[in-house]
Amino acid sequence: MKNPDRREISVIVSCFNEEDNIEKCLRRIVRTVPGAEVLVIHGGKDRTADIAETVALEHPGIRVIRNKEDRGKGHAIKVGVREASADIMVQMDADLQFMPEEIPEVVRPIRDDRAEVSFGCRFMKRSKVENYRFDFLRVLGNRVVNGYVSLLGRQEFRDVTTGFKAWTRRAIDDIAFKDDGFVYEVEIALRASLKGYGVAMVPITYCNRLGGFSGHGRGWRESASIAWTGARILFFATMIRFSLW
Ligand SMILES: Nc1nc2c(ncn2[C@@H]2O[C@H](COP(=O)(O)OP(=O)(O)OP(=O)(O)O)[C@@H](O)[C@H]2O)c(=O)[nH]1
Ligand SMILES: [Mg+2]
Repeated sequence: MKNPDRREISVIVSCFNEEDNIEKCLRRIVRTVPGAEVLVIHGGKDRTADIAETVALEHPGIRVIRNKEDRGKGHAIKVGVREASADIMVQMDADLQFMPEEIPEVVRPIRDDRAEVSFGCRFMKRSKVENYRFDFLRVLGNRVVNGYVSLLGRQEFRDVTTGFKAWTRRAIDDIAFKDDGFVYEVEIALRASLKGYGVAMVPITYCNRLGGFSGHGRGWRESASIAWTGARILFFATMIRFSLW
């Protein structure tokens, strides 16, 4: 018999000091998918988890996990996948660069049985970009990474590093990504493709971070972290393609 408490979608929200954004983010998620389980995985030291717990008092579908041993975004998503109870999971950044209102669009290809992994893409013709702050390193990095992963995966990827994706329990358990940092995003794309899972690309709306600071750091640290992440992505993508990792 179907467990009556079982929720249809689990939304995993990884956070690193997002006290400026988390409440708005959670309220918008709950308004869009009221029946969802929402897992907040906080790895920082600010009031994000306290704020999320206050919102959870009103919405029992929200669960807050203080990720004490947090080792990066990939690690937080791993914890989310482990804890999620639904068969369909959505990964959504907490900083409101992506629109919680578009969760149904990103999940649709999975619901329609057209794919088991779905990417909300910023760089498609029908994607909408609002208030975009041009950042040479990120734009160049995304182009190189998308091109390279498409080549290795023999399928066109439009936005591998997007913070808005969905997948099925079956696919994510089989993909079993390893990286604890930002490389996990490329692992999902490439391993899904090499394992033959249907992958969907959905154009979405994207804007700048509304508050708080990048998990990549600030100033020169942000640029250095982005460059280092790009280099790691290219290295590990090659390793995955040749089954060396
Ligand atoms: N738990 C956890 N979450 C993280 C970590 N790093 C980033 N996040 C969260 O993952 C999401 C994406 O990280 P961002 O810092 O927004 O990365 P970004 O989008 O490339 O950078 P910006 O454009 O500056 O926002 C956000 O919700 C972050 O709070 C981390 O080390 N641990
Ligand atoms: Mg962000």
